[in-house]
Amino acid sequence: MNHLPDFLTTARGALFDLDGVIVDTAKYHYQAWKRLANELRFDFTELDNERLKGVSRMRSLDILLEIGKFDIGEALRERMSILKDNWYVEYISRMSEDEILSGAREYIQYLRSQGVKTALGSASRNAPLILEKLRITDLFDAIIDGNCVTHAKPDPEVFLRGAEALGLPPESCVVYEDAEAGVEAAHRAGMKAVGIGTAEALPEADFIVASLGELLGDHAAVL
Ligand code: B16
Ligand code: MG
Repeated sequence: MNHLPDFLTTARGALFDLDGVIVDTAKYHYQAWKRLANELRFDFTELDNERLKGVSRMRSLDILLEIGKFDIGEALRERMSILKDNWYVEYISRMSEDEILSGAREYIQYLRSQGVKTALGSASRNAPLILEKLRITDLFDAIIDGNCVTHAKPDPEVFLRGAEALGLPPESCVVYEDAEAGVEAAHRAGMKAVGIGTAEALPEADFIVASLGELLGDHAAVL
């Protein structure tokens, strides 16, 4: 792999998205959304599920209902989101700590050993439970998740609040994201974004790796 860009080696803060960067909870979201779609008597494919990555819970529900051509009132919409969330929580409650993605724990630990401050910047309201299941809550100096932000990505709020909680100016923080909306949120916050995935999926990212473990290899080489 090429040398790491300067913005990555000089960053004082690291802000991590959760789903798709640290753990693949998208598969559990998919199971729960599919279950809801099937209850409503329509199919929901893995390809459809791609549209929900990084998107807020209620926006995800709207996309799902649009696919099934359902037009429902606010009260029912609320009940459906609760139903889906109960199923999702049931699935993630069975998660074990070895479901953490390759190199994620080690990379975050490495950054912390170098004095870099770390924060979570996730849209998920279930982030605290997921971190607890993976036993990595204490790897973050701050946790900003769907419980404390008002505007979903691509709004920069989650990352601006992350930088603020770390006591750092936005431009000294780097964001790690797997979704286009998250990369856009990072840029709107004045931060560089490392894309976790492919250049095709994340054309706007400032640097691309397949996983956080890939960065660890490079950091180790730099040392
Ligand atoms: P919840 P991230 C996002 O997590 C997921 O990618 C997205 O699919 C989900 O709808 C959203 O969290 C809300 O999750 O229903 O648990 O509150 O990628 O921002 O870490
Ligand atoms: Mg994500």
